Parts: sequence; structure tokens; C-alpha cells
Amino acid sequence: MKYLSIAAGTSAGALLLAAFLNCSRHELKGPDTSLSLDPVQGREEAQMASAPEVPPPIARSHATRVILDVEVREHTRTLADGVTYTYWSFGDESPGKFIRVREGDLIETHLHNHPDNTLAHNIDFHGATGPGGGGEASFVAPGHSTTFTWRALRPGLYLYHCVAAPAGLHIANGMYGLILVEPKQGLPKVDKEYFIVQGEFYTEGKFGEKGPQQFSMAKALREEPEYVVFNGRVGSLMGKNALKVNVGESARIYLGNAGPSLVSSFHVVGEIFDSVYAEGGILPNQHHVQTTVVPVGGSAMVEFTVEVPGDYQFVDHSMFRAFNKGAMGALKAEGRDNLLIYSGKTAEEIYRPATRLEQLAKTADAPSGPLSDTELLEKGAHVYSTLCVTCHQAEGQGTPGTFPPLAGSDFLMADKERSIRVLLNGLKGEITVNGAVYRGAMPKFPLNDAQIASALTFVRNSFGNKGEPVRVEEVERVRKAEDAPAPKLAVRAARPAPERIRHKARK
Ligand code: HEC
Ligand SMILES: [Cu+2]
Repeated sequence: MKYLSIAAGTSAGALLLAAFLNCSRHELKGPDTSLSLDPVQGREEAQMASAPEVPPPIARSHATRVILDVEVREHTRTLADGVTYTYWSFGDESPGKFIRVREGDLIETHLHNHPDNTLAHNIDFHGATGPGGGGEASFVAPGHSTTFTWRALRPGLYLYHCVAAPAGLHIANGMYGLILVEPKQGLPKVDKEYFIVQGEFYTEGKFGEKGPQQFSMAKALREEPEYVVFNGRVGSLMGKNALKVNVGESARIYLGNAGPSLVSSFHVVGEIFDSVYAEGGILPNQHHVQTTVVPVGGSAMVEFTVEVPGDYQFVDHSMFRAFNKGAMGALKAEGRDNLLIYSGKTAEEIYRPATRLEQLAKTADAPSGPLSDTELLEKGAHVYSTLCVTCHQAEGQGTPGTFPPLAGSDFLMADKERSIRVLLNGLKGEITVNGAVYRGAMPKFPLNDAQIASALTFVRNSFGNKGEPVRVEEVERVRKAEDAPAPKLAVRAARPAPERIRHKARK
């Protein structure tokens, strides 16, 4: 403030300030903050649906008093196959029902705490404006009901959840759901609507451990859930519970993230969102989105149209959550193929590029007569670049501590016969090269005498080395003395004709 008033005192500062004000006035269209409360006409029951279904759009063109009854349950439900957990939920299932109201509606909320329950609960509507989103007003002991009324002032997709202390625990046990406050003019029409709420479960037992599971406060504090799931349980949207759409139909998914800790990166594998309403606002703020972030305690809406039939998976793209903790669901799209967009697999064949040994075999052809120095060097360069280079490196410099250098190697240059034996037999055990100790192992390679002679001639006359060539006969002699049999080096049988598996285009 101080800085601003001083700056404004100078003419440059005044200009800046003017530019700033100007820009904010003309370029940013502010939100609607007006408070014109529509007259409330009549009353009706809240429109609700169980996951993943969404009640139909609101046809009314006026505000009404919506009567919303929500019952809190504490009961055992299935978290994964063979795994049970004591859920606390709004209604029979977690997440609670999707509630659909209209901007301007008055929501008369009755929260009933079932007498079988052991704890007090409440409800915080992120779509409500008022202390605690209704948390204080709705706080209710087992066997009691509370009533409070709130005005759905601002349209958007909102999370609701229990906020009774400790709030993290009540959410982690499943107390959450979504409420859509439809804008007066409605949302764009789509063919299919679904809702998904992501949530975490912190169980004492590891993921998949059978039997009833207890809540682990230690894991919750570390924010390390065993389960991250869509709609309350592992597999709630898999197999026969997959979401269904038809090719060409427009779909909208209402996403919520109850957390209590992890931000979600929602992604449909093989589909691109045409529009995303980030953070559950009513303006589509981006087109052609691959993955959208859903904050904890927040929401998003995504719209898409599937172009090609098949099974699509959707995930929290934090992949270990998806594949190891449950954050995965499926979308089944039915309809006609469109080969102009996606072909499916059209061929599968054996892939067999020339292998290093095959390449090496090409240098194995028997010489007709003794090899000249140039021939030795050429062949040697080929052997080096197909085989030796992987370990001894392009300039023969080796890798410190692992592969000894051939460039300037006293070990190599000191003893020609020993170097022949290295290539005939391989080398194992401790050696010292230029003062450095190596304790590695060089395998024995199936090289014939001409290859060994030429490789050694090459390395003894490259990378700054200068030495006599190594003749084929010399290698022959050492091989005989070592009694090392010559390797079989026939070039492998001509490769089999690639086996083509043709897949008929799906109908
Ligand atoms: C798979 C890696 C590997 C390949 C390929 C390889 N070597 Fe070696 N080479 C080694 C290792 C490891 C040692 C050291 C062995 C030891 O410590 O006892 C070594 C040692 C040597 C030595 C003795 C030490 C020195 O630095 O003078 C020579 C000579 C040699 N290799 C030449 C070759 C030639 C020529 C080829 C190609 C035909 C080749 N090597 C291919 C790993 C390899
Ligand atoms: Cu609660």
C-alpha cells in the first residue's frame, strides 16, 4: 500500500497505476456478484441418483424450495473382493447420492443420524454460503435429525462432506458426495451423464488383504493410502459396472475428489476431452484436454464423444494408484468401427533385425590366401565396431574401473601371444593395465583365427597404438598350443519368412 501511494505520487507511477486499472477494467470480465434472490415458488423433493447415475436436468424455470433428506449410516460395506470396511456414509452407499438443484433454489436440508450410529456427524456443502457450509447447523447426534436451509446462490459442481472432528477421518471413512447447482440457463445438453468421486482408504492391512479392515491413523497422517478408488470401492466401475456410451454420443462426467489427501489427475485412456470445466465452474475453460486435475475438496466436469467402439479405461494417471491401489474404471463404447480414425491391429509379424553375432559372422569368411596388412586392418575395424566397442569404447578408452583401456594399454602391447590368448579364451581375474587394477571378466567370443588376428592387428595399430600386425598363422599356432577348438561360425540359417498374422478388421 505504502509503495503504491509513493509510486502513484510520481508521474511514472501514476501512469503505471492507470494502465493497471485500465487493463483490469477492460479486459477481465468479473464474476456475477449481484445478489438478486429469485422468488421461491412451491416445493419439491430433491432430485438425486446413486453412483454413477446422474438425475436428469432440471426443467423448472423458477426457484423452488427443495426438500433434501439425507441419512447418515455407519455400516460394513465391501471395499474390494473379500475386503470389508466400516463405512460412514450419506445414505446407503459411499459416495452419497448425486444431488441436482437449480441456481437460486432454497435447499431445506434434513440430516438424520441413524440411531444405530455411534457418533455425531454433520454436512458441509461446498455449494452453500454460510458458516461451515452448514457444518455447525447440521451437527447431529445419533438418533436425532437437524434441519437448516441454504440458498444455492452460485451455480457449479460442488462436493459435500461430513466435517465433524476429526474431519479427515469422517471423509476417509466415506462421508462425501456431489451436488450440482445447475445454472439458470442449464448446462449444454449431452446424451449421457455420469458421476465419479475419487477417495482414499487408509487400512491397517495392505491393499487386498482379506477380511475386515481397520482405519490406520499412521498411514493417514503420512498420506499413504492402501486404496485410492472411484465411487467408494475397487472395481465399482469395472466389468459389468463399466460406464456405457454409444459411439457418437456426447457424454459428460461429473468428477469429485474427496481425498482426503491426494490430488487426482483424471485421464481416459484413448480419449480426449472436448471440453473441461476446471474446478467445477460453469465455464468450459479448455478444449482438447488429455488429463485434468481434480483438487481435493474440489471437482471438474469433462465432456467428450467417443469416436470408435471398444473398452476404454479411465484412471488417476498417478499410475501406481491406478494399477496397485484401485483408481481405475472402464468405459464401454458400442457402435460402428471407423477405420478412417482407428484401425485396430492389422498385422503382427516376427521382428528380427540382424543381430550382432550375425554381423560378426560376416567377418568370419575364410581368407583365400594370407591376409595383407590392409585386409587385417579393415576386417579388424569391423570386428572392433561390432563387438569390442560395446565395452572398450569407440576410442579404445574403456570405462574406468570396469573395462580396461586398449588405447595405450601396456598390457595389450607388452605381450602379443598373451593378447591372442585373451581373445581365444576370454579373460578373468585380476589384471593391471597402465597401473590400474581390473577385476572383471571378458567373455570368450566365438571368433575364428582370422577375426582374432585382424581384431588384434587393429587394436594394436589404433587409438595411438603402434605395433606389429598379428598374423592368422600366429593365432593358429597359439590355438593349437592352447588346444582351444575353433568355433563353429556358420552364418545362421536364412531367416524364416516372416509369419504374418492378419487380423480381419473388426466388424
Ligand atoms: C563384454 C565386454 C567386453 C567385450 C565385448 C570385449 N572385452 Fe576385452 N575386456 C573386457 C574386460 C572386462 C577385460 C578385463 C578382464 C579382467 O579384468 O580380467 C577385458 C580385457 C581385454 C584386454 C586386456 C586388457 C587391456 O586393456 O589390454 C584386451 C587386449 C581386450 N580385452 C581386447 C578385446 C578385444 C579385441 C575385443 C573385441 C574382439 C574385446 N576385448 C571385447 C571386456 C570386454
Ligand atoms: Cu461424519
